[in-house]
Amino acid sequence: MKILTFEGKTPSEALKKAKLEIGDEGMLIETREVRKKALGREGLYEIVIGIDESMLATTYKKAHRPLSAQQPLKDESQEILFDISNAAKQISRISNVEDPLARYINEDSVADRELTGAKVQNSFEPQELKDIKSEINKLTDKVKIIQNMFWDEKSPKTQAPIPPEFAEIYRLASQSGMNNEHLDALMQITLEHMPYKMRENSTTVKRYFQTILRKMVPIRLETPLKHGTKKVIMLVGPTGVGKTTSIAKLAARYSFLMEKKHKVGLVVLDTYRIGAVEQLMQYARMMKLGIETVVDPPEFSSALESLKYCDYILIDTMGSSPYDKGKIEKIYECLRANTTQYSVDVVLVMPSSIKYEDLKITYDNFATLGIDTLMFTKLDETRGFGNIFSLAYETKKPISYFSVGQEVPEDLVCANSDFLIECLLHGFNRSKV
Ligand SMILES: Nc1nc2c(ncn2[C@@H]2O[C@H](COP(=O)(O)OP(=O)(O)OP(=O)(O)O)[C@@H](O)[C@H]2O)c(=O)[nH]1
Ligand SMILES: [Mg+2]
Repeated sequence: MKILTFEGKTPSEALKKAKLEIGDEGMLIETREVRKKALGREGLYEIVIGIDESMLATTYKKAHRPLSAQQPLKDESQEILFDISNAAKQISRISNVEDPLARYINEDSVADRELTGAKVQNSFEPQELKDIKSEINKLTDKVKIIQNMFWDEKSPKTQAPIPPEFAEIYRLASQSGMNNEHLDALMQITLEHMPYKMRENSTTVKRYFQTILRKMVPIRLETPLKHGTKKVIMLVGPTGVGKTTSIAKLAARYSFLMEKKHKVGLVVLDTYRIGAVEQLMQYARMMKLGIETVVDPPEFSSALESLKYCDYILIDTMGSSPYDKGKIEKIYECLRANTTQYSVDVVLVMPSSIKYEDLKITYDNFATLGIDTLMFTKLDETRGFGNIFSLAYETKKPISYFSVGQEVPEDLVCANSDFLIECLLHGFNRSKV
C-alpha cells in the first residue's frame, strides 16, 4: 500500500484534493491539524490516505512525500486500528459534526425512522456541512475496510472461516459472554442465510445479525389477563437474587401500573426466616394486598383458595443454593400438593451477573420444578449479556422479565427481544428502559 498526504484549509478541502488526484480508491488513515485557525490566519489540515499500489499506477501521477518520512506507521495491527478509529473521530471533531462511528452505531434507529417517514435530517443544513457528512459516511465504511484488512490474522479458528465484514459483529458477540458453541452456531446461521448483497455494507450485516439474534432468543411477552381468568406466578431461585424485590415490583405493576388495575394477593413460602416474611409483609401493608403464609405443603392449596378473589397471586419462595436439594424439594412438595384448579407458572429468577456455566448449573438444579419462564435480575450490575442469551437459547425457556435495579416498582422491564439485543450489543443503558 502507498501512503499519500494532502493538505487543505479544511479537512474537506484536503479530501477534495485527494479525490481529484486519486478518485475514490484511497482509504483515510489519519487527519492532522497542522495549524490552528486564528484571527487573520487560515487553518491548515493534512490528511493521510492509503492506496493500493496497483490502483496508484492508473490514478496517481504526482510524486508525494511518503508518510514514513513524516511519522512512521506502527507495525502492530492493533495500534493501526486504534489510529484509524482516532482518525475518523478527529475528522468529525474538526469538522464539528457528529462522531461518524457513533452515527454508525445509531444507524438502525435512523433507518427505522426513515422507514416510518419520520424526519431524520435538518433540511436547513448548509450544503457544505451535508457534503462533509456524506464524505465522513463514506470514510467510515473505508475505516471499517481497513480494520477488516487485519481480520485474517486475528480471525477465530471456527469450523468455517468468518469473513472480514463479519469481524465487528463477531467481536461484539464474543465479548458479550455468550457460550462459544452458541456463538459459532449464530455466526454460521448468519453466514448461511444472509443474502449475498447485504454483505457489502457493514451496517446491513449488523442489522441482519440483529434479526437472527431476535429469532434465536425466546421471549414471553406479557399479555393482558383474559376476562374471568387468574394468573398464579411463583418465583424460585438461588438466595439473594432479588425474588422478593421482584415480587414487590410485579405486585405494584399488576395493582397500579397497567392500563387495567388488578387485585393482587401474595403467598410466602419462605417461613423459615423471620426476616423474609416480614420483608414481604411490609410491601403487602404498603400496597394493601392480601398475604398468606405457608409452612407445610398441605397448606399451599388453602392459601391459594383464600386468595381466589385476586386476579394475580404471586408466590415468594425461600432462596436455595443450587446444591441445596432439600429446599428445592420442599417447593416441589408444595407444587405437588396443589389441588386447586389454578396452575402455577414457575419463574426461575437468576442474576445476570454470573457466567453462563453457572446459570446453566442453577437452571439444571431447579429444572425439577418445571420452569415456565426465566427472569434475570441485576442487569444494572452487568456488562456482558451473552450469558442470558445463551441460557435462553440452550434451554428454550422464554424470558419473561428483567430487573434493572433495586427500586420498587420502577426497575422492572417486561421482556422484549429488542431490549435484550440492545444490551447484548451495546450494554445496558438506563435511558433506553
Ligand atoms: N442492583 C440490583 N439489586 C437488586 C436487584 N434486584 C434485587 N436487588 C437487591 O438484591 C438484594 C436481595 O434482594 P431480595 O429481593 O431480598 O432477594 P431474594 O432473592 O428474595 O433473597 P432471599 O430471599 O434471601 O433468597 C436486595 O438488596 C435488593 O435490593 C436488581 O435488579 N439490581
Ligand atoms: Mg426473599
